[in-house]
Amino acid sequence: MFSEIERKLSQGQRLNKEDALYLFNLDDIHKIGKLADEFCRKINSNRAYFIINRHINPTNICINRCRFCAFSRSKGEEGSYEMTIDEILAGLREACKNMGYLSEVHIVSALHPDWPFEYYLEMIKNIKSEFPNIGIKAFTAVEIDYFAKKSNLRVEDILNRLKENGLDIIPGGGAEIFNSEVRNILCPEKISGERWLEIIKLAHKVGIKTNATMLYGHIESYEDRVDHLLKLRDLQDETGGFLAFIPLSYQPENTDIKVSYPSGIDDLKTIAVSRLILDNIPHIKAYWIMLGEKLAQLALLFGADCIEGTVIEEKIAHSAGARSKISTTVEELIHLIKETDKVPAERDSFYNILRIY
Ligand code: V47
Repeated sequence: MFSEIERKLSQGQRLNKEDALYLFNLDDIHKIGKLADEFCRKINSNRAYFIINRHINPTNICINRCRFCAFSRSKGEEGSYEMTIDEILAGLREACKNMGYLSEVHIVSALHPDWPFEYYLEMIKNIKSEFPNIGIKAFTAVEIDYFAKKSNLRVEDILNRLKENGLDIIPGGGAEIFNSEVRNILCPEKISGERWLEIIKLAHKVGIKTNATMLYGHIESYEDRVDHLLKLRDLQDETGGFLAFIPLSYQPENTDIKVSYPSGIDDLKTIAVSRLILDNIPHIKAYWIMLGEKLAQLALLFGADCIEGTVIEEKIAHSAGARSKISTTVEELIHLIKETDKVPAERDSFYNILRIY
């Protein structure tokens, strides 16, 4: 079976569901990693990307209670917070001062019961007007769906208005795992996997590129992971709108789904199989916040070509026990990448190369 997979890849043929399941069940991580690394180099040569960015989570007040989430709070609950637009702008000013400049702001928050859609528009409008050179990657498909419901507008109209006001890219969050049985246990109040895919398809249709994620290492099976990857691959065949795929390694602390952290082997295998199955998504991101810096570095030799960025402030994974730092420096990212013998490529939101180190 392995030689058949090698043959398919060398002849440019697609792997199928059985191939993906076989790879997930294979114990020889070196063999899988080598295949994924070779495949990755065909797409991205020997480059490994990073970006000078800042994450901002404007509020943790959420109407949903996803069982894997340790970040969300109810209104008035201890630990709940709301950021004003001035506070968000001040955070960006501070980051620009400390780093020299920022290429991207990543904004993901919660389904706030009271904030109107106009607040989010004002947020990105103000960011774009003060920082025209910062790419805005903001609001997951789950948030977009919520804006549409709250404001009684069509999803297409929401997307177009966000775009007109400065939105560049949509992050990949909210995909979790598409299998409805697992999803109903993890996050019964959240939109379905089908709806997530529908909203992302609309975003691609109106010309907004997006990322995609998969939350793994909780109660899902390998079949569920493969089903998730194949659904993303099918949509990418149709639209071509995905820029990057980010497997999110489950962080279990302070959550309602109490399992162990995924192992390092599982993390590397998931990166590698994702690279091999998602042959039409250009970038696979090793999110160092959830993998830890050291494993994210190794993931660059197991099929990943991007290590995210400086981040500066992170709350979602760290509420759930992420063991990484919350911020890193350009020097550290370059050092991690260079040690893999890959070439550090600083990028913008769209993966245009800004500088090679
Ligand atoms: O959708 C929540 C995940 C996501 C936990 O597009 C958890 O570049 C692990 O969207 N353990 C939001 N994960 C984060 C997100 C993201 C992150 C990095 C890069 C990009 C990108 C997007 O965080 C949620 C959910 O799947 N999450 N709780 C947890 N306990």
